[in-house]
Amino acid sequence: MRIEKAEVFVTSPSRNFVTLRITTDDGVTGIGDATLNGRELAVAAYLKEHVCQLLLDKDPSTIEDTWQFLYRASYWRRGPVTMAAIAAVDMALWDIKGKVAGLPVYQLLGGASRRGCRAYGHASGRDLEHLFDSIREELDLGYKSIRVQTSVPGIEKLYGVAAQEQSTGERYDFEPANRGTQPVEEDWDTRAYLRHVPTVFEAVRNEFGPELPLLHDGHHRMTPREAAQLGKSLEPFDLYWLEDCTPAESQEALRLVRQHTTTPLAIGEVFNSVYDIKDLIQEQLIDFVRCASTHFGGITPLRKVMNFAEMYQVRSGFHGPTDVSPIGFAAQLHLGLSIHNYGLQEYMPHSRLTREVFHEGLTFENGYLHPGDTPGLGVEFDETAAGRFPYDQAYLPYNRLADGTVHNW
Ligand code: EZ4
Ligand code: CO
Repeated sequence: MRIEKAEVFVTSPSRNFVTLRITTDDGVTGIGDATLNGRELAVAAYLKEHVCQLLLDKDPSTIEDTWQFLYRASYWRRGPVTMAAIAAVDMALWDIKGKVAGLPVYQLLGGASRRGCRAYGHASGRDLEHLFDSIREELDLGYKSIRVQTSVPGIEKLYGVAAQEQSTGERYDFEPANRGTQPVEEDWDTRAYLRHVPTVFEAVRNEFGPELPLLHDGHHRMTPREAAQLGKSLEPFDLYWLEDCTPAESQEALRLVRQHTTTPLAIGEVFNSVYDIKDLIQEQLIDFVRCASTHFGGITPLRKVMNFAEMYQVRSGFHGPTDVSPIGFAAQLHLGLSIHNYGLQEYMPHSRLTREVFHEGLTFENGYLHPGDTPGLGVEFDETAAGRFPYDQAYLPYNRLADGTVHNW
């Protein structure tokens, strides 16, 4: 079997997605996710101009070899654009292998290690009343673990706090990449944040009891010392994890945080290489791997990292926002179902329009996700529907401090 066609689609059903479709001479198709939120066209061009032609006439069964070829032969390794492009190829080849074998991808990865993948939901609110309502809504939907983000007095616009009330039914827009030619500016004040967040977790624990696993995302905004302070002050409220407490470029930052707090740490959504996370795992500076298959080079390297992490009792907590397409989401769900050291999966259901373009095979029942048993990844890409939603430029928001200095986002 040979690869006959490799096509790239950019579509915007609620938000932008980049999709690669590989077709073999036997007419088997495989799809992969190459979405890089806010920089979509760079990956589309990388694939179209430099990768697609390299795939033609290759044997689609050689997943590892193709991955190594794309990674090593380019000379310019790593980086989010490169690795999202390689991820799409990797996923598409796993999809094809599954379809040819007549098996869902998780079976090719060793089979299921659990009945389903426990997912966490997202609650947020501008005050405690709205936050509690939001948590109750998530519990009603079946989530058994909840990420809690809150407005902070003194900060006007804050990422992670729902832009709209959840009851509108369209719940995907928690951290909107706003359409337009300029990113939205938000503000930030670390001291206000450090003072307020522990009071919110105390209130949530008092209201919902000790059992419910609670998570929080710090979005790379603290220094190591500030992160240590937050971790310490949250210890009485027994978080399941504190995510991205410091800027992710600096692995050594987490040494200082770790020395000072037992709050579990999770990081990795902006990582794109095994080298970004290997020291964190080996030194046991983190508890959860937040990488997403889409931004990490696909199923192949993420599986290697998780197998490595198993030796250090570090578990998965893959990034699952809606800018990971249903294809990328399915890819990591198959992996999560198969590995021993599964932790928790972030889940934000895709919008109705997104699901018109990507027909998902997953189920979400009683708090647990399952990728389904359709051969391959279990997602179908509807090219005609995709054509109805042309690319629409969008940017993630960003932050400035009170004096106008750009801050971490
Ligand atoms: O900001 O997916 O944990 N989730 C997050 C996300 C990220 C976006 C970036 O594209 O931090 O909301
Ligand atoms: Co995050």
